[in-house]
Amino acid sequence: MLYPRDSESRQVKVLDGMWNFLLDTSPSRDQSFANQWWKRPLAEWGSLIPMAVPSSYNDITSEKSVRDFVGWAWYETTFYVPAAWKELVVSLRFGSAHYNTVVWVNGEQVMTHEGGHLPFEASINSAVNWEGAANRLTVAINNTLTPTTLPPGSIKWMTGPKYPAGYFQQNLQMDFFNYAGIHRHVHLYTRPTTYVDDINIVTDFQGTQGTVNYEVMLAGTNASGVGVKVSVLDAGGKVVSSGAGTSGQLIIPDVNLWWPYTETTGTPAYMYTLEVTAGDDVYRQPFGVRTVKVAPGQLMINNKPFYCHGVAKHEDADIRGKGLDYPLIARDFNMLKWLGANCFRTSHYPYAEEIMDQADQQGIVIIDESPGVGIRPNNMGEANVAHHKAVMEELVRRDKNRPSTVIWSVANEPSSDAPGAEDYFREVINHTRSVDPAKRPVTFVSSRDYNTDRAVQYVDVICVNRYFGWYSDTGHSELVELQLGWDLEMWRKTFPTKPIIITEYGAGTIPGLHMEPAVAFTEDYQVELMAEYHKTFDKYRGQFLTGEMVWNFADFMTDQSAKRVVGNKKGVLTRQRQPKEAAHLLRDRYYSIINATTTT
Ligand code: E9O
Repeated sequence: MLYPRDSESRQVKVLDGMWNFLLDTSPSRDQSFANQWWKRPLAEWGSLIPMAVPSSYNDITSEKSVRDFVGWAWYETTFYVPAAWKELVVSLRFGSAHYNTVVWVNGEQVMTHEGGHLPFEASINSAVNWEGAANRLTVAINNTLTPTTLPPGSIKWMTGPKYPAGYFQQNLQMDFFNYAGIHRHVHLYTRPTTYVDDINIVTDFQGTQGTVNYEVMLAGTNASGVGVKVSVLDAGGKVVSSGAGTSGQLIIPDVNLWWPYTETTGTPAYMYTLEVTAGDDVYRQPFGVRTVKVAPGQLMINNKPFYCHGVAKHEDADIRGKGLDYPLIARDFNMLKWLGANCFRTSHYPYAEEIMDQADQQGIVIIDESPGVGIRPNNMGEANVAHHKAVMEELVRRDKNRPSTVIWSVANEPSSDAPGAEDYFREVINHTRSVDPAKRPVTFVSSRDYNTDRAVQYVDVICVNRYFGWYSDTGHSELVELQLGWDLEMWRKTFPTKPIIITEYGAGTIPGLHMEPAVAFTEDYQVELMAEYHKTFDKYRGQFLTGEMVWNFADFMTDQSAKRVVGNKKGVLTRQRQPKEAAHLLRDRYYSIINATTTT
């Protein structure tokens, strides 16, 4: 789905701001639907809470009942449309809303969407008021996770004398807080009645010449009747190639390839624009020219082996939870570069398009992960596969033209040793490959073993999470070299040609806590443990080990549990994005890798 971009043929309004907000706290959580809250202003159903959009609603108020709410949350705002828009296609687009969403305009339902991390939109021409009166936009969002949602979860009804009647809790199968609400921008935008609906761009190069294979999908009243013109603009806006027709190949002489910013070859993160004109519509799609291939034991970017030294992240911060926040995005990319990180995984769901744009523009490589986290054997049924495939289609459709995205990850730490995992992951992985026009490598992230995992056989790149010296043999950092070395050797033996990335390793660390000798949860232990992993990484780096990613970039919020001290503390940065001691270790390491590559 194309991002709503301003152009001479398209107007874009952002509906962000303070919206009205109300929770359906009825015991059944469905009074709001029984009473059809969308039919009248929300104020008639209860006392409104002013709510920031975009944001998670959980940490905005001081109410436990809001933070821990499970069920339907209601949002409302108003907007106007210029009369001239009547001749255009007027669409309403949500960057994301977590999890199930129903949207009404002036009491008329205009769309529903299932899934918390991807955009959805609908044209609202038939519902808007063209007479100059305000339009009431009502949105209901249900954050309940069930065995068939992605991520899956379950509702546990607590019965017996220890609980009040009708008491339930949301069970999560993931280690992060189930933040909910309108998490990203809400756009209102126009297109001409015949418009560019989608674009595929697949790039390649031979010597100094770049090739751009493009396909333009049109929609609207006269989709087969309008002519299409395309031009490639360089970073300075100069036309370097042009053509006509809904598909074809464009040649860029003296091409500037897109490289990760840590590579010394060429210009880092060089971006071109494909300018598409179709009838009255003009759309400008950014892209980079680069190739991604898997060779025996290597991940190749532009035919050069790429070693990923990076982090796994979360969309997570104080107050806003998972809400889009530009200062936070800017700070995170600054700290990624401060660390010398050249890649990250969007653990454990697709991140905001505005974050992905920065990865494209700043030359950070992305493992683009779906919300498939915590899939257990009871989440591997037919309905699950079908939904998971649909989510992968949405993700690929959104991110397929991004040079930063080099690998799709369909899941994190599923029960990939379960009998059902074999069929499930073959199906989801093959489907993902088939819908990506650029045929990027596909993976999932395993926490199982080389001899028990039934799904790794289908991936292009093996990704494993390892916690030697933390979840096993806690405190015994002296075992890491032996255990990790053996583990890597066994994976290598079992899958001799597949490259391997360690996508998680780390230790929980309370900032400011020190002990000599080190013990678990001190800054000293995080440093000591990571240093042991690094020794082993160095032994295999550049052979079949093609990447390392620390868990995690920053501390993040989780559900409450006896194992979590106000969230997961495995960040090398605090939740406020300030370094722990281990961040300096990582920075020294990543810069020494960068400098070594530069001099060879
Ligand atoms: C997934 C991530 O979301 N990986 C977890 C991270 C963690 O810190 C979590 O935040 O807990 C670790 C998975 C642990 C695997 C346990 C293996 C136990 C071996 C005895």
